[in-house]
Amino acid sequence: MDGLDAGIAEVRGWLAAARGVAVLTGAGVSAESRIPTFRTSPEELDGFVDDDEDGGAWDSMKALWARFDPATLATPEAYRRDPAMVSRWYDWRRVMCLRAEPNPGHLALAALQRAVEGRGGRFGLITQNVDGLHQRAGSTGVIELHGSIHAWRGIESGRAAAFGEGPIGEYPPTVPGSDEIARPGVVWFGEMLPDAAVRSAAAVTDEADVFLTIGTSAEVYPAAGFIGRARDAGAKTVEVNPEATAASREVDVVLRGAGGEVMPKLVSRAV
Ligand code: BV8
Repeated sequence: MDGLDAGIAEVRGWLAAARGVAVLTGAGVSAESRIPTFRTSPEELDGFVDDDEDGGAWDSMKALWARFDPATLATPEAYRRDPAMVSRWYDWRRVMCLRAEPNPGHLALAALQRAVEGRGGRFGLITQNVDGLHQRAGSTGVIELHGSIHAWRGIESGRAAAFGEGPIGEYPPTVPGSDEIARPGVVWFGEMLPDAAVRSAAAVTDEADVFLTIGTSAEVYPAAGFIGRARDAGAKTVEVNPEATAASREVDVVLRGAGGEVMPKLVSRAV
């Protein structure tokens, strides 16, 4: 049995005995659903979205990705500076998320929740992702620390603005029935995280016997801080990631592999 298999066997034992399980996910769990992460390079982008699907929007967005570090677009300043460009970028991502499908990693996490809760345990899924794929995979009570790319709202009134499955087509978009500019319901860099989400994340973390961190570089705070919080609360901590991260040295076990490959092995024959 190689190191990864041995690690999976050990963590499976922990999960089977756990009363409380908490999970923190990042963009890496959606990479296998062909949604680029913030670290996906422009060269890698071609593998993520087919050109013809986007009828040319793809090229302009790819140029945007090449020209700007996504983190510099994910700010209130960028939206104030160029609402048309930034809202087009978010709408392109929104449509990409709608077209994406949950992958085996998402599905395994939903199965893990059913297994833990089915035996009376407590389960919490904390995500940094804004794509909604955990919910579409069947996870419930998902804690969206960074909001949702599907929940646009008026920049003054906060009124919800619902858009269809295709590109909005007007940038910046307005709240339907009004001329109020709408913004994506995500948390930008420099913005506070939703209080309720942070409190829920802290609660499930403090109750966890096992804390899994999957597909995150563990570099964005305060989200990444939940890994150390879990460890300090006495949880066994596990990282699932094909690459080393800022948290690799602080967790108990590193499962060096893709979420879509490792998670089904962790959860097969429901723990
Ligand atoms: C805030 C929504 C108060 C938008 C995002 C200390 C404390 C508090 C704040 C800070 C602090 N230090 C710095 C800050 C400020 C800042 C921050 O953390 N900056 C970083 C760059 C250092 N934090 C904030 O501004 C937060 N607000 O704290 O308010 C405040 C304000 C100002 C100053 C102080 C305090 C708000 C942060 C939220 C930003 N919004 N998303 C959008 O999506 O457009 S963040 C966004 O980027 C994502 O949500 C995600 O969180 C982050 C990217 O991180 P990851 O998800 O980890 O993805 P990444 O691309 O980095 O890595 C992918 C990983 O997947 C890799 O490890 C890769 O190996 C792995 N992978 C790849 N394939 C697979 C895989 N894993 C598994 N399987 C695979 N197949």
